Amino acid sequence: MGIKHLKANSSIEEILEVIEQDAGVIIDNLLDKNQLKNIVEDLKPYLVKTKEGQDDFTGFKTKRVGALMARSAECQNLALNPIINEVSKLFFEPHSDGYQLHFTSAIDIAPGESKQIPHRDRGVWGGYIPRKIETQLSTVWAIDDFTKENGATQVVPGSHKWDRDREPKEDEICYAEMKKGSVFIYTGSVIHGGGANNSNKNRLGVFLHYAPSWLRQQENQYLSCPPHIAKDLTPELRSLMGYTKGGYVLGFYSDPEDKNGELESVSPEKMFGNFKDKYGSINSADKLVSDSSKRK
Ligand SMILES: O=C(O)CCC(=O)C(=O)O
Ligand SMILES: [Fe+2]
Repeated sequence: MGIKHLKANSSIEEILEVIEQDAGVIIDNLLDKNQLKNIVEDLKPYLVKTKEGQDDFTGFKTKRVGALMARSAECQNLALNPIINEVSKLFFEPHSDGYQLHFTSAIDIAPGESKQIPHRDRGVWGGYIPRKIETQLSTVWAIDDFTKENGATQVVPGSHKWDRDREPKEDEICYAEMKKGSVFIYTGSVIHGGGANNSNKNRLGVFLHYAPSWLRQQENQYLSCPPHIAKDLTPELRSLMGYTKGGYVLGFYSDPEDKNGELESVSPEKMFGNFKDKYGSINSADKLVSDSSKRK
């Protein structure tokens, strides 16, 4: 047993097949050196300031940085990665008209950290297994090489189909070992957790999670990336974050100040207006990052 590795040019069907079977799959080498460098640079100022976790679950030697859509232009690109979005679309399609970004978190595990408590991420919504439908698809982008020694995510392939109370035996636990620039995809029902870091270097991963567009998101995107920042993002990314309707009448809003003088529900695009005209080029992600550093 182990976690299957697929190449970047694997078909979406093949990726989905492994996800259905094991609830976890690695796609090797999707990011280039430049992208990895950008992510490290984007995240560094936040990682330096962030405090370690404060309990067994979040880890006493592990740092977590959220709001990645507001903080990192390169993480925005990861969120919109075409392979991941094609997989997400088909993964959620049987149960939802659409999907959205559920939460974002850079997780940096320092040397000396112990194993995280194994868990199923879907626990965040309460309720539980047996799964009727999968409500989460997650990606872990390896920014450092992930090894068993430095805290590669522990995973129990196939545990998304287990009875609720079955506990994994030691030999059923695998590790999402992968080269930096690779991505590990897993679902909300699979047992997993951060690994112990017994090396002398940190292990950094960017976690981007997706969920059906009708579910409450774990990370409140409208507060983590409020309209004054979101206005500079692409419509595609804003839509992924939930600045859009999730169905015909799902997630509509009314402008409380009636700025358009219409006293009716308006679409987010109407609220933001033609942002290209207002805010210049689409490529305003760099501006976003520099603006957000100015705010500090
Ligand atoms: O850091 C990891 O590898 C896993 C973290 C995780 O599963 C979590 O915090 O929910
Ligand atoms: Fe988790």
